[in-house]
Amino acid sequence: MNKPEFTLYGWNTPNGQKIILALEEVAANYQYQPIDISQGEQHTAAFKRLSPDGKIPALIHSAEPEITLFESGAILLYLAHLYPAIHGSNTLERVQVMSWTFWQIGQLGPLAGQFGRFHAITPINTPAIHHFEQLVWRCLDVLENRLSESTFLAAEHFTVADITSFTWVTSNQSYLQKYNIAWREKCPSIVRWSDTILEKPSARKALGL
Ligand SMILES: N[C@@H](CCC(=O)N[C@@H](CS)C(=O)NCC(=O)O)C(=O)O
Repeated sequence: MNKPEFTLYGWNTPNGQKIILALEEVAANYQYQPIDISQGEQHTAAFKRLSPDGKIPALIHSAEPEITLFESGAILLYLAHLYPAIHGSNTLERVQVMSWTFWQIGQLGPLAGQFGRFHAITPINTPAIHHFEQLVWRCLDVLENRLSESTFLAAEHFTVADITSFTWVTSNQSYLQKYNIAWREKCPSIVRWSDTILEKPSARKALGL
């Protein structure tokens, strides 16, 4: 087998799963290097040379020159640039890809992350949990409205913009699943979108299904 073109440094969390999904979707030749964040492997000097904030995922592309990326949104937009099949097919769609990708990185990801964090720490801070739960629902409303008028988030076909939000909503490792946010009962368009993506072998592999 040829030397893998990509090395993905990841872990089994929604941000790590995003990049597996993208690489599988385009049938890229990649190897997976687990970084066990439960054991603190993200804090080593060697890993921080790849990802300065000590967070997965990071990606090396064995190109000339070699390219190293951190931040899942940057990695996904880079892969979209390399593989047009998971990008928008014209300028209007490509700017939508950027907008929805940045939206997940700036809104859904951090807000769902804080929602999960406040569930997991003691002493229980009920106002904080309610605060972030409301903000998660606000994000779900944004997704639901968009998906009630568009097959996928950025275009009528699947792009990296869908990948960013999909794992955060659907994965068993998502805080929305762990802490019982009942989006399946309340958001029919998100259900339609999520179930469509779940049919993809790339998505099933990324989510370990
Ligand atoms: N904005 C970053 C967030 C990355 C992130 O939060 N990764 C988590 C796992 S999902 C992590 O590495 N956590 C370990 C830590 O914070 O020490 C991205 O989208 O890549």
